[in-house]
Amino acid sequence: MTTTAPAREEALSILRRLGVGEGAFADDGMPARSPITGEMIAHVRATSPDAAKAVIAQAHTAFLQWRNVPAPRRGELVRLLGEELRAAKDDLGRLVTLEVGKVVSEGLGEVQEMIDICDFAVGLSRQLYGFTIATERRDHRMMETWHPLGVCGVISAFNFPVAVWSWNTALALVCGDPVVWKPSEKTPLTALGVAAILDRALARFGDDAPQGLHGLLIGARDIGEILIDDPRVALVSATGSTRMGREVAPKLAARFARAILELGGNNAAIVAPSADLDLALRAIAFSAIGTAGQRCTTLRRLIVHESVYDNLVPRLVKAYGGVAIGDPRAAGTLVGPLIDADAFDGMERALAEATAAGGTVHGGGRVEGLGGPDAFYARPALVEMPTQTGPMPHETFAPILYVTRYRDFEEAIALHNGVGAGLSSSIFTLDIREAERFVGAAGSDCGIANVNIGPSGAEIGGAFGGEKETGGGRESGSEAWKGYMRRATNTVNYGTTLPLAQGVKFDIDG
Ligand code: UN1
Repeated sequence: MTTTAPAREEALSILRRLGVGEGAFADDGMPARSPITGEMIAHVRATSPDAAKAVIAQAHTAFLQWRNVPAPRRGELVRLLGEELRAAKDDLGRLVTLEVGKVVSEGLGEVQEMIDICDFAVGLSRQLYGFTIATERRDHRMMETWHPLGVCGVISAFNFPVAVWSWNTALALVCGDPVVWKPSEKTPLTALGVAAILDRALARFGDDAPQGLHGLLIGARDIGEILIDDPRVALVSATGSTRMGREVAPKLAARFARAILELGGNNAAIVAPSADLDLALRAIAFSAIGTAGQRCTTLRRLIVHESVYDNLVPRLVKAYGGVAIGDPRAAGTLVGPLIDADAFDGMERALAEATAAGGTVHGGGRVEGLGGPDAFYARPALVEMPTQTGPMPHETFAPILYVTRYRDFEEAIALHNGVGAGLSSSIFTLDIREAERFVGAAGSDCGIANVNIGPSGAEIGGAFGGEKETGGGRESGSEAWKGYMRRATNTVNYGTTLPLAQGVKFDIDG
């Protein structure tokens, strides 16, 4: 265990280095704290509702210009953003650590994820391909063209305060769409840092980037609602809880806006009889304990075959007992603080419910004496459950891993899929049949299904998102870009007659 040094001065000097001006702060603004110490770092000037509407209006005006800038040229802006992020990686990564409490390598890793998606998007800016389609009509050509969609709203969560913005923004910009961003009210500082970094890229880019191509809305839920309700916002990409998604999705549907929803996860891993248990143990520990259990992709349920349960679970309990909890800035720390008191209370409640449902709790509880009264360091908890009951079917955004036994493969799949969320999943097995069944149509019902790695820590090349109560959205790699563009089907007649499709005759004298 370590003691914690103040975070405030360091955070403020990073913000200054990143180019965030004094105007970003105001005495009556939104409080920004560090979970490492619980101390107040700054008050960030909030965006008024009128100002938010003006930002959206300006973004819409920007759209009318940006959509005409050739896509590879738009890619150049994202290339510059990637360069600026490389230059600022240490500072921004550290700021993520200070504002969210991630250990240093994870703060830096999040910025690396931003750089990676920029590189991906730059290549994509020359690959916004549409199909040419065989037509049934002579001397005709049919093709698909992808066009910019409109203003994209991004609503992001505290736990990946900068990477999720970049997944959306890097793609949106090359696709021809301005972005208006409402970060979590828990992480306004990293948002200010990112906006300043993008401003540097914009300044280098030159005149064909219109004013208002990127807007930042600092505020709480009411400001997010303005983004959701404004008809000029064509797409809203929102990351957060399933409860939030249930409110956002109908509003977007009512005005036929596009939604990319990345909501709750309740990710599981199956440990089969043939599993490499040494490898599984390390993967489970990273996925369940890493980021203090505060990833959407965190491993929350472990479904272990009865033949390996008594070998694996005591080893896991031992590993849990030895994990280094403390100041995320200190070398060797693996688990930093929870984001705030609410997160800790939620963890305590879930553990009490698990005990009431017949679970045996290992670990859990607050680590006293770390970071002061407003900092919440929790011991990760491993909970042996008699079956998938109590709080186990529901996501608690904290380091709790529920463990239960299974007897046959079908039972494991049923347990695995027997929850509302459908984000990420994995199986540990050396049996090729089990592995293939798990990733097959009747296997995991999640958007991400892995073999012999944990459910978290995805790289940007694959589309990211999940099914069921996770909301169905896809961000980041693969073909996620199509969500940020509109598709037009074009049929061109280069002949002198007018054959009609489906053999329809419509002869008229003229
Ligand atoms: C999230 O928690 O919202 O796959 C994103 C992962 C990270 C992204 C998590 N690359 O764990």
